Amino acid sequence: MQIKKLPPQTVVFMGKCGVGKTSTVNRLFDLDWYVSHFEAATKAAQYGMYHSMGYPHLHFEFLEFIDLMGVGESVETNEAYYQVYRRWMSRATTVFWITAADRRVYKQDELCLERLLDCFGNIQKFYIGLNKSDSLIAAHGIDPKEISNPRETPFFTEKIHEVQSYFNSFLSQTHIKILPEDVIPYSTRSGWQFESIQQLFFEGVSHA
Ligand SMILES: Nc1nc2c(ncn2[C@@H]2O[C@H](COP(=O)(O)OP(=O)(O)O)[C@@H](O)[C@H]2O)c(=O)[nH]1
Ligand SMILES: [Mg+2]
Repeated sequence: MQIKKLPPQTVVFMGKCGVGKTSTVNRLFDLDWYVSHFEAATKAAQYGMYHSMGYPHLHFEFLEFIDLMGVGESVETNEAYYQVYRRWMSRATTVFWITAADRRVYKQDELCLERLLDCFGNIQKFYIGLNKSDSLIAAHGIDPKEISNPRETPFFTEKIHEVQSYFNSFLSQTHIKILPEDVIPYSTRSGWQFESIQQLFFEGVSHA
């Protein structure tokens, strides 16, 4: 059976330093790009692509993805990084913005995005990944297996709402509006709810 594929997509993975952008990309696309615990490991944009001919489960005819350097690494690098962010953001059809679920401060995310708002022309979809949800769950002393649906778990509902309203407050200058389902809790490390990220790009992937 011939499955109708969606048009080509360019996805940028962005967010602050250390939130797990490279880890997410590695797990999602089965790569082994360098990740570090104590330094900014991604010093340049890392580019990958998939064609649906080789990947029958891909939703898209063609998918390119870019793992970008962390926002707010230092004042000096930040300025140089903006040139790179602007270039990729202008080309992107999808933004996958990552924050750490166990952190609450979004000022740097806001300052960065405010400088990129004029590059949003091609963007159709803006997701916010709440990575490191394992740490947030641990902080509540709960076994992650007890949470089958984070959207019915009060501290996740609250977190999703907090992130959604914060980002919408400055994205309101663009055509992008973040819905609650666009804010996705998961953990790259433990794999908890990771299938919700896979399902954005691949069909029929069941998480091992
Ligand atoms: N607890 C936890 N740590 C994670 C998770 N994902 C990534 N990390 C860790 O966060 C650190 C930074 O990851 P990295 O992918 O390099 O972040 P990047 O700077 O955003 O690309 C590494 O030590 C990862 O092992 C997660 O889901 N949970
Ligand atoms: Mg990285």
